[in-house]
Amino acid sequence: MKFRSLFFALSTACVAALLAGVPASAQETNYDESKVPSYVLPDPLVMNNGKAVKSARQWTRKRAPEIVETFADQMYGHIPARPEGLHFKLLSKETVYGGIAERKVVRAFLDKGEEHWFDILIHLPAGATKPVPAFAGINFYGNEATITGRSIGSWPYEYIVKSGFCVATAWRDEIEPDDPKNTDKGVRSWYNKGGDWGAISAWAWALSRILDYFETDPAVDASKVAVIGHSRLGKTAMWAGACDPRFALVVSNDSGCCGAAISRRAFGETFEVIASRFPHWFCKNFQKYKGRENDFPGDQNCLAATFAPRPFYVASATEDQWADPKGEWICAKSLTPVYALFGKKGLGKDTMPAPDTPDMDGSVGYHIRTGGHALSDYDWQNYLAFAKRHLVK
Ligand code: GTR
Repeated sequence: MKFRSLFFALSTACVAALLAGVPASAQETNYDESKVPSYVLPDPLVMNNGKAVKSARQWTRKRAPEIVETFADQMYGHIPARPEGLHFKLLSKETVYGGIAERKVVRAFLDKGEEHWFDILIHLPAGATKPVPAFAGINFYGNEATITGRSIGSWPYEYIVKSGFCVATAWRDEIEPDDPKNTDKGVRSWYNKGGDWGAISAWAWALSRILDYFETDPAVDASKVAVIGHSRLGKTAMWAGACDPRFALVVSNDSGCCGAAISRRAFGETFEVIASRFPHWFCKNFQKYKGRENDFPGDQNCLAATFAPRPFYVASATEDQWADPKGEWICAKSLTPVYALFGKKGLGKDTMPAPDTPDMDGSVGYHIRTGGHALSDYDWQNYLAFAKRHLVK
């Protein structure tokens, strides 16, 4: 945002980098499957009043909003509406990658007076004859870093555009700094001030603003926008997908605890750790669940279920045990009865696939990639194949 100095941007990046290296709290991290506590996976098809969901209509009208409300109250906070003064201006436009792509920078002004804004970096297939489907995601280190800096590997623009998709991104810290000590420097310091919304909600709110922009751009088919994110921004993509039904497809890349992983397994990162290290990501209520995963009203499978009938893809990585790959797969697998309400198949197979063998026959996709915590070309290959299947008819 305009009011943030370069110094602040740098200090935020340093604090975030330091935090990422802090060892897990006093609580011992469990990586042993035999030590996963016995738990009951909450059934998303049971409503708060104890009655069973019987129809797709009941799911969409009553139960899915009920689940979103619970997660807003107890985990991420409430996302405010689109700001009245929201408007967009094209800052630059150029042809790149040997003429196959158009690169645009669009400034999303969040108020009439143009005091607050963030920039959206967009890559589009050049010369498309009809509106194209798109991906939208927040990035960690700045828009420029996705073109020439440390995030190049996570944003293979040329490949995405060659596959016929548009891709848009905005910088996390330009929306809301990722720093527990600087919760008064981002969008939450002036918009919906006093509202109890965590940084994950602020980033998810910005994803919806990118979708607002797509609705104004005739080059993009705004009814075919996939929301994507890695790690904390994967949690963000899931929360955006739950809160904004306009997102046509949701992708969670290594999102882990409070993303796609089942919290009650307490495998890898736990509520105790995440709520202590990253209190600014969540609403205040979430603090009371430290060490009490079983008392949370639901689990991440309930949140993921709210995407149905929209397609959902979950990816894990073999060396990313902190994010609990098995818990992420269990979450994906558990969605089958919810998609069945819509006559759709959830995950294709009943067993967790071997590394690097994606399971994407149904409306829910999953793979576990060999390697570490990252958003890689391999991950994108599968997301694009899945998105083609579901968004390009
Ligand atoms: C870790 C955090 C995870 C995950 C990750 C990331 O430090 O414990 O929940 O979000 O950061 O965003 O890379």
